[in-house]
Amino acid sequence: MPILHWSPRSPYVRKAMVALHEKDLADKVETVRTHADPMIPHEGLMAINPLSKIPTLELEDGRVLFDSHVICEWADLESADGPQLFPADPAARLEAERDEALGTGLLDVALPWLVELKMRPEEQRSEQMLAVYRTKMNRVAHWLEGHAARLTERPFDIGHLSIGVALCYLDFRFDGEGWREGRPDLANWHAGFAERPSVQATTFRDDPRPT
Ligand SMILES: N[C@@H](CCC(=O)N[C@@H](CS)C(=O)NCC(=O)O)C(=O)O
Repeated sequence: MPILHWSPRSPYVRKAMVALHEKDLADKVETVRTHADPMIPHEGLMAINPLSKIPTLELEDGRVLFDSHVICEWADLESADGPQLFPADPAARLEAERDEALGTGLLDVALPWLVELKMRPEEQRSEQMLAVYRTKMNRVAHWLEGHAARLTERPFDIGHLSIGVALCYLDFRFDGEGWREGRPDLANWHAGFAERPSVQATTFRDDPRPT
């Protein structure tokens, strides 16, 4: 069975997990809890992924896949079940992958924001960077509100998946930031996303960290 290096705290892992559920592959992949600490590179993980990041997927034939984009693409190629996450039509695919990049880009803002807030000693915290992260989060949410109709009308793809998971992560870690305020169309679209069985099956959780 393929092995997925996994954590219930990681939004990039959740992106891969939602894809596995959507494609009916979740039972065909074993998850192994791996603690990828951005402050302490993980020797065991780096032996297979030099970036020391999760998700990392070890296939049975010895190939190792990362990052979340590649693992989602593998899931789409591996199984014809569920929605086609990467559309065949070139224009539709470009739009889907652009939106995927926006979702992971939002996570690329949220993760260092969290590190700055929770992991750096208070005296080393940069108020300037905190303001930059908040600005970008708000601009992404604003952009998404303007594109919510498009998200609602087109078939589910990797763009929906990535954006939906990123907004779930804001709920998990940045609840006080209120991304829904003044953005009814986006909030409405996301409420539908949150009802998908793949999303319900993969909720975030602060589990005890492995030693
Ligand atoms: N671009 C990667 C990002 C993965 C990533 O940053 N994962 C975090 C966990 S949420 C990680 O492993 N961090 C450890 C580190 O940065 O060293 C993806 O989409 O999979």
